Amino acid sequence: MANVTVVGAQWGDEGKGKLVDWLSHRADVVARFQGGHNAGHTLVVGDKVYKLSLLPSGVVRGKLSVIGNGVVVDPWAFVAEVDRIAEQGVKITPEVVKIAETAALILPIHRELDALRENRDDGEAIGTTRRGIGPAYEDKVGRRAVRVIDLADEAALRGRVTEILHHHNALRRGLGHEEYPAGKLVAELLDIAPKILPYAAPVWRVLKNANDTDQKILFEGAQGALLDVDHGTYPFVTSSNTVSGQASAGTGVGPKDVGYVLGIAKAYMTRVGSGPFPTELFDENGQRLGERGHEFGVVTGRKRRCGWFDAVITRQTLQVGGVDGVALTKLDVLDGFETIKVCVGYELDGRRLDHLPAGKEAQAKVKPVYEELEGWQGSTAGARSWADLPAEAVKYVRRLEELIECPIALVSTSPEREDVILMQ
Ligand code: 2SA
Ligand code: MG
Repeated sequence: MANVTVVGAQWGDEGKGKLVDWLSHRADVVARFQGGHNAGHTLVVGDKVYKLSLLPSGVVRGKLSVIGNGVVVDPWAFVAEVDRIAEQGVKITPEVVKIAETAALILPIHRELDALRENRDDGEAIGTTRRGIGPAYEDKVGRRAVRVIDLADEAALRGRVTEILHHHNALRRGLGHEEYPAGKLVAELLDIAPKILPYAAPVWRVLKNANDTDQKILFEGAQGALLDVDHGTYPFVTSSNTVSGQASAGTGVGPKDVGYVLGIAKAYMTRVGSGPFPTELFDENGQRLGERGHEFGVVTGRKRRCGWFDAVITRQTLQVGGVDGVALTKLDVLDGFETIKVCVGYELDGRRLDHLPAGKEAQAKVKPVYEELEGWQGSTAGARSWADLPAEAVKYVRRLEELIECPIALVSTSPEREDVILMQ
């Protein structure tokens, strides 16, 4: 196995955590390349359930775990997560976890600004995780971020803090919020610095070394392609690129090192937060998907919106993300439905579309065109071979494969790591 990059093909929560865990025992290094502690990855290992937000999923298996430069790091959230996972018996040391020196930090001002913006009630709130992700990326691109390496030099840190507060305090005044004192922020950062700096490393070099010594790297995406800041349902997106190409820029390896791209897609769709969702269900079918699929956010506990599989949008994200093969997850949630619908096209103002239009208004307006497939009554939960699946379930998977124009490499049939059907 060469390197593998795992990315979400929908709006996140496709079950990447399980697949990354499944692949991680064949990998030597697991690397995050975008997002921050807005991600929520659930790992079931034996009788233990781990909920990770910022740490790469490899940590629970003792793999070298890398937080790349493309990630925004909340140092306080990092320390809290390390402590929480340590309580579950996983030892986390600077030998096992590396944070890019060049990663931008999420600061208290970012969390506050995120919440301040989200507190509007005019229907335009994004429905963020309120972790400060967006504001932190804005400052990174605006060239005023405080980065991990700045924690190592007090004088440099003071300079960076002055710079970032110059911008933020003007913004805060405008929003009727009190200014954030520079002395306070510097003190807070100096206080947390000794807990972060031992993990700081030139991640590009760690990965170069891994590649040179034939170690296998698993790049772990967070969120999904429809939340990508360029390719997603803008502006209802996260503030990073979530597609596979970011694995390269977000860690400092070449584009060829991204390796095999595995796109994770759920057998139906979910979305948490606001924004268009053409196949969303507001009836008992949607309710049933949510209940059977335990569709609640890992980080925020928010109820996820549920709907039928959208082959149009999924085909598009697989193409944009250069996905080589798909892992289809949570097929068992569809057990027992009499019929199952799949979106095969859209209608917009009397026109038929085979892709998601780019505009926000058009995205909200498209009506799904459905194909109806027969459901199955038997159980697919825990199936580990094609022979264990009801015939209609096999048909469903094969039909999706045709519609998304990408091979389905495997099907996952429960949260358990070994409950996977490998396709030939
Ligand atoms: P943000 O906080 O700025 O990234 O939010 C912007 C949009 O991105 C969505 N988003 C997510 N969607 C699904 N899962 C995510 N992670 C957690 C999980 C979410 C949770 O795995 O369950 O616990 O609520 C995630 N992170 C960001 C978000 O809903 C906004 O639509
Ligand atoms: Mg998640």
